[in-house]
Amino acid sequence: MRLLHTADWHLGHTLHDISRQHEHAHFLTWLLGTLERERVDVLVIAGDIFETSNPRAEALAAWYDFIAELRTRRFRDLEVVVIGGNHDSARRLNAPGSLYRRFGFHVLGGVPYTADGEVDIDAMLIPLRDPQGRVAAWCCAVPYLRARDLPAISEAGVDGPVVAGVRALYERVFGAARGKRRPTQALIGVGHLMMASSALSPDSERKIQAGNRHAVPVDVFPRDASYVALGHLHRAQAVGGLEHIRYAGSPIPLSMNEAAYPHQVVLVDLDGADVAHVRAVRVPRLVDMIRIPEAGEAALPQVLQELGSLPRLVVGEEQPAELRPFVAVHVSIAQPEPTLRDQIEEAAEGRAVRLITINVSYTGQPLALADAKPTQLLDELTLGEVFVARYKRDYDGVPSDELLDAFHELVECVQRGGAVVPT
Ligand SMILES: [Mn+2]
Repeated sequence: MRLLHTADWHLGHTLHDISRQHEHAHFLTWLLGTLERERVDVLVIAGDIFETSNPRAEALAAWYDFIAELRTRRFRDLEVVVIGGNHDSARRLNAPGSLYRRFGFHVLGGVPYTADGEVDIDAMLIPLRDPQGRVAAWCCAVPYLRARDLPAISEAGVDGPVVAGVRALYERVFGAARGKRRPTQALIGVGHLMMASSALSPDSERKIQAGNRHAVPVDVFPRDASYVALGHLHRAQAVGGLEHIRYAGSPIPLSMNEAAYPHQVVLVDLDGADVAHVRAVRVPRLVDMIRIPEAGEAALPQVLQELGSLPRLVVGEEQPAELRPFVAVHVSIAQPEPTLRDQIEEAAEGRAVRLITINVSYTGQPLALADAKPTQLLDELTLGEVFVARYKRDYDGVPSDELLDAFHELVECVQRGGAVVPT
């Protein structure tokens, strides 16, 4: 039985207000092709289908189009397991439940409850059938856990109550699976959570999770788990050195900081209860992300020169705007550059790119004003001295006479209580 594991799509994501719709459409088309080409039996999506709890219409349309495509003839026997992540609204993801059931998909937007208000353990147990219709695996599909989903543990011990609650819940689900499973059937875990000893991406993962503030140790998953398909971290990785417990990673980079590493899905071949083979398949990138300079910061002339050497927009045979690479600039300056933004935007204009951020760093002495003059109280300094100290913090050298004159003119004007009028 072959399983394809993916997660953290974040449909509806925008990068500095620019839609990622085309990149997502490109990924979903590629994924359908991969499911067919690789003869996949089970598709697992481990949470964060959407970027927000209230997805844009275009994101919902992409999701519905995708799941409708999964019930065409070419995917007749495909098993589909989906859990909600912390970005997803459980209720919104569950809303088309009658359609999912009709299609035979297993979608758990949030932890399911019985009519009595108890966590419905059995509803998180999913038998997975091979193309011959035999149950080849049991899947423990646990959506992102919110505080109210966790059992209260009185003797939490070193774990603390949150981790102890997560551990207890997984134990109940895996325990129930063991009650149904035969030895030749695989045991698959699915979760959306933050594991200890994993590598983070700086921007995108919300580090403080409401019900899951603590990173969860890898031993919450039992030794007899054949494979655990995780979502939440955007960098693909095995957890704690265990090759069968993995984050699939996001299929597209969701920030500039995620551009440098490969984006992928994972193919897992099961032989009875054992994993025979795990293989990452890279998702081709539709839109490049360019950092100028490649690492660190550069002075303005170098930044302008690098921008100027980017490919030009060709009039007449223009590349569609949505395919142009994203560019982030990291510039360091030693003097005030009032026209910095204009100069950079001008250099980027006419180039076949989309400039999304300009990050500025200053080459001055990055000391706080109080630290720079440790023996003097602020009261003892003149306004002019404070201004010069503040200037030196960001820039090299001292302010020009022109700038000092302008500053004193402003001070005088403010002290007179008059309006500031440029002369
Ligand atoms: Mn997440």
